[in-house]
Amino acid sequence: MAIERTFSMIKPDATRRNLTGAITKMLEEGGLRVVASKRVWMSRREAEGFYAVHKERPFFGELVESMSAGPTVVQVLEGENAISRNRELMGATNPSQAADGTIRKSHALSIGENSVHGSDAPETAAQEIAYWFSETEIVG
Ligand code: DAT
Ligand code: MG
Repeated sequence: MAIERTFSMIKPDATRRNLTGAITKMLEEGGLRVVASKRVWMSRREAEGFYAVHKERPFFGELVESMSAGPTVVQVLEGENAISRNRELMGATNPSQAADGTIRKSHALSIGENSVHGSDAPETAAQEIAYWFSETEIVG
């Protein structure tokens, strides 16, 4: 198995409910290591850029609104198969379909306010890490 890095965000619905530590603990106990982390309140423009792949989707306006509605914690996670491991720990996009024990099953409020983001492939992980972090901010 390969050691990988992935990009993760603890979304505003979760920071608002003081769940940064609880969610980070689930990631760490799931075998991932936080090698970069910072709290950011993203602008609408930053949210639009980050989620540009979804700009034609009907929920895009709502997504940009909710992501810029409060502070977010952006993180780089490292570990074996970190990209797929993080997706497993997160659970399905819609929390009503997420497996027991996943972050979204435990904490998400709805499909729109689903507490966490995680990259879905090596290419998006690299892009998303570079969108929020410089190399010197990542300390493995
Ligand atoms: P994921 O975050 O699991 O990778 P995605 O990439 O399909 O899911 O969508 C990105 C985010 O957009 C998702 O976390 C929440 C929001 N979203 C997706 N589908 C939605 C819907 N049907 N209604 C409202 N928000 C939605
Ligand atoms: Mg996605």
